[in-house]
Amino acid sequence: VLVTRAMVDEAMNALQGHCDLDVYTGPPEAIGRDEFLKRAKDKDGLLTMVSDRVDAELLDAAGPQLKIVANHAVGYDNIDVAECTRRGILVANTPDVLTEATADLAWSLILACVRRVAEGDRFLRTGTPWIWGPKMMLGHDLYGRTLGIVGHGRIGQATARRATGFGMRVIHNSRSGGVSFDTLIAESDVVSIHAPLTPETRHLFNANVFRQMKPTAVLVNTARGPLVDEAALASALRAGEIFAAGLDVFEREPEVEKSLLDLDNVTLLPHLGSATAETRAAMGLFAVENLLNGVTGKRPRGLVNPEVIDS
Ligand code: 8YV
Repeated sequence: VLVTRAMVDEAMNALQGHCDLDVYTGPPEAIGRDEFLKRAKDKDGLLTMVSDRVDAELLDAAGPQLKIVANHAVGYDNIDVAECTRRGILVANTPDVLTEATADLAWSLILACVRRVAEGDRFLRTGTPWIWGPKMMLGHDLYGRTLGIVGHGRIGQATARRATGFGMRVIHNSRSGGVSFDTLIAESDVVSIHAPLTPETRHLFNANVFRQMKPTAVLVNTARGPLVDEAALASALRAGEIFAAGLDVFEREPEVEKSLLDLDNVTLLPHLGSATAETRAAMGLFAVENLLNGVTGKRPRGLVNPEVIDS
């Protein structure tokens, strides 16, 4: 099996002794496309990360022996699942185990944005002379205000649950219900994105949407970068159409839209949603379990395309 990036020790240890291992350890840290195409050849299983694109070209390069693509993530927009299904290849993900950690990170960004946490830290580190004043670096209250959750799956619901402690009203919009998207963006003081990336959700947040949001509103994205038009977001932040934004994911990851970098009202994190020691151990073990079950003909717990087995 090919593991495209070394995981935490717990997960790497769980793989030992069960299969012939090909682990890409860099440099660079992420496997390049050519290397991925080359190393996938003749593998029974691939353990992949969100930055590894699994499409028809990669599946051709891997060859007919491939039985499973086990993604080290809950999201699997990097994988052409329909193409895998057509070829009888299992696809698995790691849901549930990262729900709470990702919801915590969404709240880290919400609080950082409404109370200007990163901006304040930068302000002191750059040695700006200051004297405390009643009008200094004012943010906004959360208490009594409205949190809008876009995408009401596991992580969206976990993020919503935390709002009770902050005394917020919560509304949501998803494929299966809640308020309309237009109502959500017009009424929310904080909008947190938890929808999957699909052709329908690409640039769901665009210039037109930012104009309809409150000028005091905060937008947080811990889902997938391309849900937000980053250039339009930078313009909206600069024009004061919304108050602040917190981004953990980017349109062209790992690249960050240049026009965001000079803005003080945006907080940026390098895709840390599930980055706790405990959660990464659980994700790694889950991905390994999926991989080993897939290569040995058992049904993986995180199976995304059950049609492959059911048919
Ligand atoms: C991971 C994620 O950091 O699970 C996901 O979909 O985006 C994050 O939890 C990343 O996918 C690791 O491969």
